[in-house]
Amino acid sequence: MPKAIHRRACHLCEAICGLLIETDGEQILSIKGDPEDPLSRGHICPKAVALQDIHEDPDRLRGPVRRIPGTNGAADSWQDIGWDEALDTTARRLVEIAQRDGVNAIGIYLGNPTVHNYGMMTHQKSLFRHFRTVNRFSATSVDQLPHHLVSLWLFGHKSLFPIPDIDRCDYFLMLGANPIASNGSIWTVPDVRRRIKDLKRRGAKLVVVDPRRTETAQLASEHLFITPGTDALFLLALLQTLFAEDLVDPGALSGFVTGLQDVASAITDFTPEFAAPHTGIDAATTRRIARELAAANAGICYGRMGVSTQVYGTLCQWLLQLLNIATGNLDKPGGSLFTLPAVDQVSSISPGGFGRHHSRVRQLPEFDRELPAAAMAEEITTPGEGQIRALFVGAGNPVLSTPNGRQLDAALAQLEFMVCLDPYLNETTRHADIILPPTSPLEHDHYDLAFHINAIRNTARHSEAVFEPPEGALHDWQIFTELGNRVAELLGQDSQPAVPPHEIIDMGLQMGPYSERQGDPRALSLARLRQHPSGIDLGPLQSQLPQRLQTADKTINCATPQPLADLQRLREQYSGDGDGQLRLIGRRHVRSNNSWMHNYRRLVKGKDRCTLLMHPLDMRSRKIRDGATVTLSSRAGAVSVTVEASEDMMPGVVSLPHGFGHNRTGIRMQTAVRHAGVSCNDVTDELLLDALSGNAAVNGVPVAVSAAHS
Ligand SMILES: Nc1nc2c(c(=O)[nH]1)N[C@H]1C(S)=C(S)[C@@H](COP(=O)(O)OP(=O)(O)OC[C@H]3O[C@@H](n4cnc5c(=O)[nH]c(N)nc54)[C@H](O)[C@@H]3O)O[C@H]1N2
Ligand SMILES: Nc1nc2c(c(=O)[nH]1)N[C@H]1C(S)=C(S)[C@@H](COP(=O)(O)OP(=O)(O)OC[C@H]3O[C@@H](n4cnc5c(=O)[nH]c(N)nc54)[C@H](O)[C@@H]3O)O[C@H]1N2
Ligand code: SF4
Ligand SMILES: [Mo]
Repeated sequence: MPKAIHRRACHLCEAICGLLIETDGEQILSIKGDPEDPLSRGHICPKAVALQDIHEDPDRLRGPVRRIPGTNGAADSWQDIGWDEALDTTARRLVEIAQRDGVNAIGIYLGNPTVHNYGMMTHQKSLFRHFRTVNRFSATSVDQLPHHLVSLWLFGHKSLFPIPDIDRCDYFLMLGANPIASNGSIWTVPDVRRRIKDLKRRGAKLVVVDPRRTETAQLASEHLFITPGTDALFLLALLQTLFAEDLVDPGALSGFVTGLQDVASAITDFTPEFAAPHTGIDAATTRRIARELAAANAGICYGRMGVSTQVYGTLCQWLLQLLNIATGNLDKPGGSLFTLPAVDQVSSISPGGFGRHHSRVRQLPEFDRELPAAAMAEEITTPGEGQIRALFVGAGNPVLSTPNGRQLDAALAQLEFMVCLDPYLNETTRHADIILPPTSPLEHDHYDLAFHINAIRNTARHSEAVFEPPEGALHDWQIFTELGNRVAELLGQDSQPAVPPHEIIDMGLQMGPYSERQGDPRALSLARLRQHPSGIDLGPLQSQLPQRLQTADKTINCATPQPLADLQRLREQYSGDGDGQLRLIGRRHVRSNNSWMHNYRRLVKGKDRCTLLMHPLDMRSRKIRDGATVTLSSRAGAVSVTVEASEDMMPGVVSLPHGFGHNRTGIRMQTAVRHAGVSCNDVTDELLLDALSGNAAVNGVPVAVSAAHS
């Protein structure tokens, strides 16, 4: 086979960089950035080469396997089985259990790569339409659930996210995000380092608020430490200052924004002086930031994981958007704007809903027909009607990614049947009865259904598969389709025709905002995208309000009852002094990605990254030496980990990355096991939630650290 260069979007993180993949037959020769991609402009990060490593990884499962339980204490073993047997058994077991115990006995958990793999998004309903269980979970509730809720309440749709227009702003206030490591989240912003440098070069200001002086904070114009979990107090103080100093000016939004005055009256007591002793940010600084934000021509307030996965996650996200609205920076070039993607999910998928049912054991609210992942273990282990007896996990590793993962680890062993759609035998899938591995990413085509919605520029791109799949291999969407058809047959229903995902995208493009049907000269269709494999530029973000709002009356009502009521929880928590306990936060590294990219030698080499960062002052008071092994413990659990002294930590705060903890029996990921680390989520607490949304608070966990005695 001749040499070829394939143009392809990287699906590994939200930045969706364009790649040039050079191949010689079945061999990958190089992976480079595609300078012609209108969004990423040639940028890539070190993870791009992992596409080759994933493809070639001998540990990646190439066909279905079945677990043979070990007898007399012996370890479980795995047997290769054919696709027919694997799919038939899975369908039969799911149907049997649903018919015997009711459909709620089936649990479903979908992990993060689901939204990076469009076939999983378009085809999951082929199977799940047969199992309309209340026990659905996903990584959303250990991540961005508060963003969805706030978008639903303020803008009328869970996927209408205001996107920071970094290239045109002159002021940027960023809380709890580290895009230099993460490459951006709910903010598709490839090449963010250059964009931050450009921002500073043109005289704009970036202020980062984070309990750690992160890689992003080090690049910023100003960095403020904040006590984990207290951001809502800081944001309220900013908003209160804007009201008190008559700096509120929604500008072009005025005609369709209501309720700001009600918010003003509700927050008068949340002054900068009230916040300061808790946040660690003095009142004068808070007032200055509020004035700077108000004075900016175009300013941005943005917050991510650190202000989402904490006990006031929803309040924080609501306040961030109220700040954007009160300063007139929503929907303004250089502020935060809504995108208009070529396949527009806002017009085609449900806006979402909240609290229409609750979890059985702890009465936690659903969002978008999903329950909080923190409730999964108890829904498996608590007997009674509606107890989960069978679990489907797709592209997820909840044992490492959800709070109190050890508890879930134990709970999974009690299931009657578990099936995983996953290419690896890992901490979660080791409990499965059957693992169904899909084709490698380079063996299927790609269109980014999820992340164009969050991108700083409207672009569209479709990538063809780089390699033909091996004989008999199935894509994720085909596995869903096959399972769905088998279940239909067992239920005596008709099967559904298998429309491949690219045809669904073609329809979406041809109905979308840049289609011929809409009279757009770009006349987008799949055929059109195929002529432009580096992508098509659809231009910078533009003002679209109020038309783009999905609220019934096309207004934004700022006086949202739920977060307003939640203010009382904040008042009560901060009426006295703090508990003096250390707080645990997370950490991301550019060479890692959640739990599943530690099996690639090129990405894990170098010094151990699974260390506990701690300020020297906190170490001294506990008589802990740099490099010592310490015990990190919480209500939920404890781990032994190496401590690393760091002046970049706020005193009183320690940081441990998540996604490690590979040293468990039965895992088939050789390299990851050699870089095992410990799981941060063995310490996070399934009871520590954003009470409003049910989102997990994996940041700001109260912990103790002590020298481990041998
Ligand atoms: N303490 C703490 N916990 C956290 C976080 C944190 O910051 N701190 N972050 C949270 C966040 S933001 C997230 S998104 C979650 C992630 O939580 P999860 O989604 O549960 O976990 P991942 O580590 O992303 O695991 C992905 C799984 O999908 C498989 N996979 C990869 N690609 C594919 C594919 O194309 N098809 C299929 N079928 N499988 C695939 C991998 O082998 C792996 O098993 O973790 C959360 N947990
Ligand atoms: N390299 C790499 N890239 C990734 C991922 C990865 O694992 N590795 N994961 C991807 C996923 S799934 C996601 S969701 C995104 C996440 O993208 P980001 O949110 O940008 O990434 P994080 O590193 O989690 O940043 C959270 C920041 O919040 C800070 N923080 C913790 N607690 C608090 C608090 O109480 N208040 C404030 N103000 N800050 C706090 C932390 O110190 C950290 O710097 O990254 C994506 N990209
Ligand atoms: S930044 Fe994200 S999308 Fe870009 S190359 Fe790295 S992993 Fe891929
Ligand atoms: Mo995430």
